[in-house]
Amino acid sequence: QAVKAKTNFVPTKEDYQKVYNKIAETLEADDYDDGSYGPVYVRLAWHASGTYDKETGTGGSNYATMRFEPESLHGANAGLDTARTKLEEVKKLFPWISYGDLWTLGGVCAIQEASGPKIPWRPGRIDGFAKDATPDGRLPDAAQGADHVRNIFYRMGFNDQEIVALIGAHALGRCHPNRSGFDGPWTFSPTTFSNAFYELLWNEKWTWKKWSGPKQLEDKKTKTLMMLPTDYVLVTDRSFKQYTKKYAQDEQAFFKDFSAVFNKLLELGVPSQQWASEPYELKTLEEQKA
Ligand code: CCH
Repeated sequence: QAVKAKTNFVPTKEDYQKVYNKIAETLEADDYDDGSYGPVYVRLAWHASGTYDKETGTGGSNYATMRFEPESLHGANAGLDTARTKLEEVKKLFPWISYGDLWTLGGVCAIQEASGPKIPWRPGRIDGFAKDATPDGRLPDAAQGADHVRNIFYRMGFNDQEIVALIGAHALGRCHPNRSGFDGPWTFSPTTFSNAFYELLWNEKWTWKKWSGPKQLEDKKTKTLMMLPTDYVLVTDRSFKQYTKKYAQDEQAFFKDFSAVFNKLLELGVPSQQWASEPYELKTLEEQKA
C-alpha cells in the first residue's frame, strides 16, 4: 500500500506577503460600495476578534467561528458574508492559511492599502468548530451610550484611550440600511484611512437626522455624513473627549496608537503558544513596486 508522503509545509514571511498581496488585489471593485472591499474586511477582522471576554478567555479571532450558524446570523454580523465570500478567492489559492489568520490579515491589508499605518501581524490562529462560538450580544450596540461602550470594550481588556483609537476606524466605510439600519459614511473619503473621523466629530455641527430609521446624527452643513450615537459619546464623555481632541489634532499620534491597539484586538484570545512567529511588518503593494 502506497503511503502518501506527509508534507509539513511551514509558511514563511514571504508566503504571508504573497497572501497579503492577493488580498490587496481583491480590494478594488467598481461595482461594490465606494469602490473597495477594504472597509468591510476591516469590519470582519474586528467582529471576528471583538467577541473576546478577558474573564473567561472565550471568543476572539482564534477559531473563526463566524463561519458557522448561529454566529454568522448574529444581527451585528449582517453583511459580513460579503467579506467572507470575497476572501474565499484568496483561501482557494492558499488553502493552508487558517480562516482566523486570513480574516485578520484582511483587516491589516485593508488598513495599510488605504494609506493607514503599518500594523504588525503574526500567524498562528487555528480553525475551530461551531461549538467554540460565543453567544450573541458581545459586540457593541450603536444605539447606546458611553456606559455600554465602556462595558463592552473593558470586557475585551481595553481602556478609554484604546477605545477612542479603535473607533477611529470609522474613517473607513459606511452604514448600510439593509445591514445595520443606519445610513451613510462618516467621512468624505471612506476608502482612505485618516484621522478625519475625529476632525469631523470636533469641527462639524451634528444634529439628529429626521427620518424613520434608527437615531443617528448628520452634519448640519452637507447632511451627507453621519455619526452613530456611540460615536458621538467620544466628544461628549469627559474622559473619551480628551483623546478625540488629541487625535483630531495629531494624525501621527492616532496612527501610532491605532496600530498598537488594532494589533492587540486581532490577537485577543489566541493562546500564546500558538503564535508561529514574531509579528511581521508586511509591505504594501506600492512599497514592493519601488
Ligand atoms: Fe464599526 N460599525 N462600530 N467599528 N465599523 C459599522 C461599520 C464599520 C460600531 C457600529 C458600526 C468599530 C466599533 C464600532 C468599522 C470598524 C470598526 C456599522 C455599519 C455600525 C452600525 C454596518 C453596516 O451597516 O454596514 C459600534 C457601535 C462600535 C463601537 O462602539 C471598531 C472598533 C472598528 C475597527 C477597528 C468599519 C470599517 C465599518 C464600515 C464597514 C463597511 O462595510 O463599510
